[in-house]
Amino acid sequence: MKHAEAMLRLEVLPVSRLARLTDDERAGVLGGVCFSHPAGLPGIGDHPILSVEMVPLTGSEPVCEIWHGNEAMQSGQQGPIRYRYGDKLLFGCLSLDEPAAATCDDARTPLQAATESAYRAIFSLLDARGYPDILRFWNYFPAINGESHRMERYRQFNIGRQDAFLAHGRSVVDRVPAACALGSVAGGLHIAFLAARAGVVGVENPRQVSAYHYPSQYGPRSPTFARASLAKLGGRDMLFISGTASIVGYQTLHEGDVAAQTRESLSNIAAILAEANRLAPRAGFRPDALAYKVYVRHPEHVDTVRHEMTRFIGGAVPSVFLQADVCRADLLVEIEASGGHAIQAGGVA
Ligand code: 3EB
Repeated sequence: MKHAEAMLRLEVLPVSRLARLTDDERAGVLGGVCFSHPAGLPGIGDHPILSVEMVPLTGSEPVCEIWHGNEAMQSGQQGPIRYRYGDKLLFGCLSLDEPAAATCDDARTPLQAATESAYRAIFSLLDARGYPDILRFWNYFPAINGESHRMERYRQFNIGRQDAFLAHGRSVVDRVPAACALGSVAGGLHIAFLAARAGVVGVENPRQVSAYHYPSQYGPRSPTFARASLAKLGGRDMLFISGTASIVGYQTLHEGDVAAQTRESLSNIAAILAEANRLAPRAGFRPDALAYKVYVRHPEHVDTVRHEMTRFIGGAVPSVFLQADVCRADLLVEIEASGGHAIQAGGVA
């Protein structure tokens, strides 16, 4: 198969295949994220490959999502961020430990402080390099539903993230990137991101209150993300759908019913697709032409989730299933997807 013409291509492959990429293939890698438990994965050269401690439910092997580009690319490092970029796209990642103790004059929790400094570092890099439009953030940190300093850790993360957006003069409503935030088994705060020079627009879901308008019962600061982002790259419309769960309006539905939560999440994805197709009428995004990543709280639910997805999509499609805690304690599953770029399942279905 020839893929060289694709501006962006997602390849899902077992980690053992990473080491066997040819030099040409390596040169075309923009970056990626690998999921394994326990931690400890081989990198490839100085490429930004994020290693997240999470249990893959798809097969026995750790799995990687690798983004390939078609431009001439260079790698760089700035502070904690490893990144790689071509003329149009930049992929980066970083892992930060939560400071053991915040300093005395710091009212921030350690996770909040780590999140704020991570996002400030990312925005500084993107400002300096000239890739201000972010397509996607992937956020992973342990004990996302755990509590410390009398606040759920996901809510602490939301404060740090929003403060960094504000510090860099970025909007925290409307023009915000697509994202996800999931609980990993262990490790620090891990963030990967994909940014472009221009032309990224946010997509919202008419069935859901925008996350950046969630009421304060879900935390003192609303989460800063869009339901999806849409961009025209290399003449093609690309769509990045954020982590999507069983939320209608702003409330969780179907508590304790993983099949119904999966169907509701998929109805939300269908609504986002309709909205994206309205905004980009020639794109023709379809459920059976997306790549999915599915986070399941309880491993024993994976078959039920897979069954509902197959019904919705009308066949098997490239999907990665991972065990992860979702950012509300009552959510059992979260599904993200992307499309418009080339998709290749390299030995993982
Ligand atoms: C939700 O819809 C579920 O904080 O970046 C989904 C996607 C969720 C992204 C984030 C959170 C985030 O609120 C949780």
